[in-house]
Amino acid sequence: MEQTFIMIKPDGVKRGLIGDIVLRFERKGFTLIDAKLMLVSKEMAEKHYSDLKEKPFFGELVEFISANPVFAMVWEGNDAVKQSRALIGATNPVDAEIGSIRGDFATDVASNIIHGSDSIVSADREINLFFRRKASFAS
Ligand code: IDP
Ligand code: MG
Repeated sequence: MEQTFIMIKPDGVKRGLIGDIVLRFERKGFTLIDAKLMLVSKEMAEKHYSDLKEKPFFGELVEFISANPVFAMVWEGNDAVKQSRALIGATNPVDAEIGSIRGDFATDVASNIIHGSDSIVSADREINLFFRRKASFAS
């Protein structure tokens, strides 16, 4: 079993997509471990996206994530990190397959609805940042 950090971004929350997205993760067979609707501070958004701080869109991304509530979640399942990324789809919705979350609900990379950890190391770091505890992984 593996845990991953999934966050419905402010655009997804505003559009009323929490229920649909939770349903997709449940149908896939993952287990919801923790969840909360929350405001992300600028400092927290900067930490969360620290690997992107050299990108030209970093400031805009941090502003966007911290402007309105997000829905933060921890999901558990087999290969949860990799399989969640498949449910979510490619970063740019133009490249995301229809049937994936970004493929079905988004058209623009700057408002692509949802975040999912990209590795076990990121998942652990992000779960700790948002829920103040370590992820649990099979040894
Ligand atoms: P990911 O969310 O699929 O892991 P990352 O490369 O980690 O993609 O980028 C984080 C977030 O930054 C993306 O989900 C997207 O919201 C935003 N982003 C990525 N590339 C661009 C861009 O070229 N313009 C604006 N925003 C971007
Ligand atoms: Mg990423």
